[in-house]
Amino acid sequence: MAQAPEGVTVVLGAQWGDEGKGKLVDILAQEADVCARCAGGNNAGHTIVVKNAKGEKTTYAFNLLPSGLVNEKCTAFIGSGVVVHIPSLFNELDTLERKGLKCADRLFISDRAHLVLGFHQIVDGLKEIELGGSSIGTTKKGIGPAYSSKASRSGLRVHHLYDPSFPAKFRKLVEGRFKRYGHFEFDTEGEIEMYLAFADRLRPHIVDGVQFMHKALTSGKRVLVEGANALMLDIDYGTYPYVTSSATSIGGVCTGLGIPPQAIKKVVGVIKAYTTRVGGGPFPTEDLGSIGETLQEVGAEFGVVTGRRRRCGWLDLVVMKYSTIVNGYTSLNLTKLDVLDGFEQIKVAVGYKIDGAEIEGFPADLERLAQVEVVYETLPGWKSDISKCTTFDSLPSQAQSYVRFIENYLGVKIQYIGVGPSRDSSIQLF
Ligand code: 2SA
Ligand code: GDP
Ligand code: MG
Repeated sequence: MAQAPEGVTVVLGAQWGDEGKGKLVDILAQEADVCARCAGGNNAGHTIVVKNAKGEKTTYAFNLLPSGLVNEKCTAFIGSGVVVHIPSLFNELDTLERKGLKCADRLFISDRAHLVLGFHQIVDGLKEIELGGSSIGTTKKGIGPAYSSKASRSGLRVHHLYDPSFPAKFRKLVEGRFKRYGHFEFDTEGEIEMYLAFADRLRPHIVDGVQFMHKALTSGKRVLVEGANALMLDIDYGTYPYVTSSATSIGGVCTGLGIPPQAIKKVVGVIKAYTTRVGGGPFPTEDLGSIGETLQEVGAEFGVVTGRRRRCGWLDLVVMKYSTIVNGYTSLNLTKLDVLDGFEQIKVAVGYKIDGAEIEGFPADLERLAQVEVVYETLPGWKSDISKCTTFDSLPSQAQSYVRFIENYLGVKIQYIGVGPSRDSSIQLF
């Protein structure tokens, strides 16, 4: 395949999500022609803060649409690995347009993408109730049930909307859910009508996703891929079953966009300077005391989709090493370093022990994971405001050492450092 030298740059969440991928995507999209989503759905939440020349801030929250849309020259693409809830898609599009961002003629969706339907969202909630105390803590956006329909080969894809058998297939899916969960309130015929009404509005956005990406790559377009969620929420490599239902790792980029691996030139891992997780599941460095509370408050750690408080703790380099092995980051974006400004000392997890012996890798078995004793290294804090720093050299020496410590442990260079939420609060090292 004749390939553009620029190829594809991928931005992936390296921990449990909300590392600040949206902000980096917004920065990189200024140099991109196409910004693509390859996995997940409107469970993802990316906040972008843009300051204009007068210093006035505009905040955008993206869920299903690629964050690169903030760059008005960027075309957005939703690949076949994404699950699409059409009413939410148009709602998001309309909200962005009302904020003055013209998006409608720059948005393309793969005909192979699966649909999230209303009953998937209801079933998401019912499944969570069934799980009781061990519930996943999903966003209840129907993501798991939609991917279940896909994997069980009964899902409906974007192209099915134009198939005369759409209503019959839809009814059959609902019937199946009634058999499994008992009868729940759902206006099947009303929903079918709503989808058919959306079909006309959706039509100009639909493309053959494989051809779309192939043409983009062979015509020299600069493609930026926005990862959703993160490696530790990956269906295969995350803390299963406390994961989302998509391939959030580098593998999901090829399967979700229909592109070959050699098209990928850069993989930027986004790593928060501490760790957060929203929803249930193991979190070895979680701090349930004052440190976790401070990180939550200073970092304003609330879910973009659900408003839930995010659980917080120190940076876990065991997680990061595992994530680096799977995703092969070519560089890293360390975000929210400013949130650590007030700490006298900063702890970093550098190993896991079971029965006194250090283990290799990250355990697959959650019972084994629950037994780990986390080994920490303590580093000095810098106790000063770094939010105005614009170069690496202007950071306090302790902050510089923190950055170098992470790089040395992981063997990957940190290319960007976030010192505040807005686009200009970012230090580029190379
Ligand atoms: P789901 O809804 O089936 O994907 O949930 C399964 C698990 O995946 C987690 N998950 C997330 N974790 C971090 N951020 C996410 N997006 C929102 C945000 C979350 C929010 O940006 O803040 O608003 O709560 C996200 N989406 C899914 C989820 O918590 C489950 O643990
Ligand atoms: P994403 O899901 O990875 O895109 O991240 P979210 O948008 O869900 O959460 C990251 C939050 O941190 C957002 O509110 C961002 O505005 C904010 N943020 C991103 N980078 C930085 C940073 O370097 N410093 C601070 N203080 N906030 C940041
Ligand atoms: Mg998020």
